[in-house]
Amino acid sequence: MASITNSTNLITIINAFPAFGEYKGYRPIVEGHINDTFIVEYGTAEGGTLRCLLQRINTNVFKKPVELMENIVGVTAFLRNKIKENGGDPDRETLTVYPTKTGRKFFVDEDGSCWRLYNYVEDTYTVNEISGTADFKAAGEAFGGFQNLLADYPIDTLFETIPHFHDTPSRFADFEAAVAANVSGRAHNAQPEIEFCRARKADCSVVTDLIARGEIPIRVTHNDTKLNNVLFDNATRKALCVVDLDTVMPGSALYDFGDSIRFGANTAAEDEKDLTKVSLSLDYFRAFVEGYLAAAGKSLTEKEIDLLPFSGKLLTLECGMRFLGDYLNGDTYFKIDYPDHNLVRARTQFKLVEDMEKKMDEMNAVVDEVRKTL
Ligand code: GN1
Ligand code: MG
Repeated sequence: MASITNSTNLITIINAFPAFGEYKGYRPIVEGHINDTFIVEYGTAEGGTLRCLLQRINTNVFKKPVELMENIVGVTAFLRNKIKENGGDPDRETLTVYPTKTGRKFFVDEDGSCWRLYNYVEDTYTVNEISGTADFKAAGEAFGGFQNLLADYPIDTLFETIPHFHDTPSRFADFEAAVAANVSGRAHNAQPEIEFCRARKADCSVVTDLIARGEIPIRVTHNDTKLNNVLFDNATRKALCVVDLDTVMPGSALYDFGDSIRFGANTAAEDEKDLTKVSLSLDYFRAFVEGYLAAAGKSLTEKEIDLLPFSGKLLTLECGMRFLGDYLNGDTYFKIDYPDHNLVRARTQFKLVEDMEKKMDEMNAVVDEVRKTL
C-alpha cells in the first residue's frame, strides 16, 4: 500500500488536478472506516482560502473505481439539476467531482491508488452522536429527500459497484465462512456472538425474499446512511448535504432507513464498550421516522413503510455480522483503533438488536402513528 504520509507523493497527486489558486498545503482528516481523506488548501486571488477534499479510494473495498466514479458523477450531476430546479444552492447541497487536468474522473498514481477531488462544503459540521431529536429528524429529512430526488434517476445506468452489499443472506454466508476459516484464531473469544447471529438466520432473508418476489421495489439508494454522512449547516443548524456516495447503487429504501436507525437511534456510539449504555431510543426513532417519511413518504409503498421498524433491526444485525466476520478474518476490512475493536463494535450492534427486539411493538406503533399524518 502506498505511503499516504509521503508528502512528495501527495504533491504529485494534488498537481494532477487543476489548481484552484496558490497551493497552500494539505492535512489529513480522520473520518470513515474505509477511505483516506485530506483537505487541500489554495489561496484565492481575493485573499481568501479555497478548500478541496482529496480522497484515496480504498480499492481493496471498492474494486471497481471506474464504475464507482461513473455512479457518483452521474448522481451528483442529476442532484445538481434537481437542486437548481428547486431553488436550492447546488454548490452546497450536493458534492461536485472535480476532474483531473486531463479530464478524468479520478487520478491513478504510480502505485495504482485511485484519487478523486471534491469540493469542500464550507461552514458545515457533522454529528457523530445525537444530542437531541432535532438533528436526527433533520437527518431523516436529508436521507428521505435524497431518496425522493433520485426517484426518477435512470436506475439502469447505475453500476452495482459492490455486488450483494446489503444482501443479508449473503452477509450471513460470509460470516459463517469466517467462523469456519477462523483465520485469526479468535473464534473462541466470540462464541456467544456467533450463536447470537445463528439464532437470527431466518431474519436475514426477509427483505431479500420480498425483493425476489417483486413485493418491494429496487430504488436508487445511498446504502451507507450513517448520521455522520450528512453535513449540517453552521448557520441554520439544518441538514444541508448528503455525502459519502461510494455505495450509491440499486438497493432497497429499507437499507437506507435501517442503517440510519442502527447508527443514529443508538443511545451510545457504534463502538461503545459499556453495553449498559447501548439501547434504541424510541424518541430518536420517532424523530427519524417523522423526518424520513415527510421527505420520502410519498415515494414509498405501504409494504416498505410496514417494514421500516424491522429494517432497523435487520441492518443492525447485518452490520454486527460484518464486524464480527472481520474480527474473525483478522481485521482486513474495517479500519481499527485497537485489536478487539471489531469485536467491540459487533457486541454493540447485537446489544442494540436485542433492545430493538424488545421494543419492536413500540417501534411499529410509532410508524403507524406517523404514517397517518402523511
Ligand atoms: C463503513 O467507513 P464508512 O463510514 O463509510 C461501511 C459501511 C458500514 C460502516 C459501519 C463501503 O462505512 O457499510 O455500515 O462502515 N462502508 C463500506 O460503521 O463497507
Ligand atoms: Mg462509506
